[in-house]
Amino acid sequence: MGTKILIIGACGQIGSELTLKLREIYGNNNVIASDIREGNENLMKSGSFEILNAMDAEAIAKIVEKEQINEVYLMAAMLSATAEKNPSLAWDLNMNSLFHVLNLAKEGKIQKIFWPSSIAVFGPTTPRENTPQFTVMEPATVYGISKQTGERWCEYYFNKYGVDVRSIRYPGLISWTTLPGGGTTDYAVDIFYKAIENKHYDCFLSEKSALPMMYMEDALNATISIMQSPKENIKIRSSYNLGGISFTPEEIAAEIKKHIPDFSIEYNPDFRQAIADSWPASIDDSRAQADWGWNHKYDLASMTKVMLENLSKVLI
Ligand code: AKB
Repeated sequence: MGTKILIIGACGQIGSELTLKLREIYGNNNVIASDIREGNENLMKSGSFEILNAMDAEAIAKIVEKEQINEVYLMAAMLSATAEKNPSLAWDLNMNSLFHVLNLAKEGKIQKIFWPSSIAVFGPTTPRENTPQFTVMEPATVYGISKQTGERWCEYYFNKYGVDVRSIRYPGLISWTTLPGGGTTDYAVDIFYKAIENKHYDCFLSEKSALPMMYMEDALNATISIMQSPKENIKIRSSYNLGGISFTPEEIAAEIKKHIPDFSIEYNPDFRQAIADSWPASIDDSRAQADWGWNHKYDLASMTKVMLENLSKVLI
């Protein structure tokens, strides 16, 4: 039987682009998109779509059976900033959805899972620069606690039941097609919109807050690459560190200014500053490079150029 994929949370920032990319690779009919609400036109028109609540185990199982799904990408999650305001819903969504999918694999109903983790698994006691794959992990956010717990369960299900679950610790992701929702790294997307629309950005993080970031195309390539790698190459079953670019709000603003000279920025840190302060500034992803050949393509300059070029066409 060929690959038949279900994407849960297909309409979010990653899901909406991942769905189109997977449809290009595996064929429109072999990639079923699902989410709690409908997504953009490209996604809705290019293949099947199901309304699905990621917390509803029975509904997930039904679609898996009806569509003869063998791989699930579980992209539904509540991100860091929103999760701080809704701790118990964030826990329920982020944990229950994972259990439902892990259990389907344990029962032999699906063969492979992709589940995203995040740099949020690290905390204030983690070494901040070039954060190692294996290190102190004491997350200080609701989202980070759920992702760290999820990683433990993924590894447990692999060791105990042989579940083929693969995971990446995404940094902040930057894209121009779909907005992120409720994260701490969202400023690095919003800044492009405001630069084009108002030539000014009011930043909710301080100028020196360095965080690991990545252009979406690199993140999609990493996701597809880890899923297509031979099983024996995936030696880490919690989640892989994934580095990309690391920059501060001040540095991205300077890069934007090269294209929009009258762009200005102001810094008014809010509650998200404490979240950013608890996360790494840069990531060591040598294990992902060694195990499944990961490498990123975009740096700050090339990412800024693509973002401004594409968003200018959409916004003006
Ligand atoms: C967030 O800011 O919450 C996310 C993440 C780093 O996982 N973008």
